[in-house]
Amino acid sequence: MSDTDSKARTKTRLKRPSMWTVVFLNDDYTPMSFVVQVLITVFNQTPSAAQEIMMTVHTRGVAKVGHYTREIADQKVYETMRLAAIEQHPLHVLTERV
Ligand code: TYC
Repeated sequence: MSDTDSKARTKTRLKRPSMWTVVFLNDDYTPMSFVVQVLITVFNQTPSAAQEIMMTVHTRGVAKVGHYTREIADQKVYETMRLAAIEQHPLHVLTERV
């Protein structure tokens, strides 16, 4: 079989990476300003979008913040939890498969 024979080649099928949503959860203690700051610095939100997302979490209990590949979502969750731990805030965020 020559290399140009289609039967000799294995087809490479690339799947789109699955996406993950990062979700913020409300609590009674984490300061609103801290949540807004994290949304701006870690999630690249504008100050007004960050304020709106924070208020959605505060009033409804949860809000989706963005869709990312697994590695990026995990990194953002890790960074958020690290910043919250430094300040001793009980903020909690999680990922959900889209
Ligand atoms: N509920 C908090 C407060 O009143 C604010 C808050 C918003 C906490 C969003 C967590 O993910 C959160 N200080």
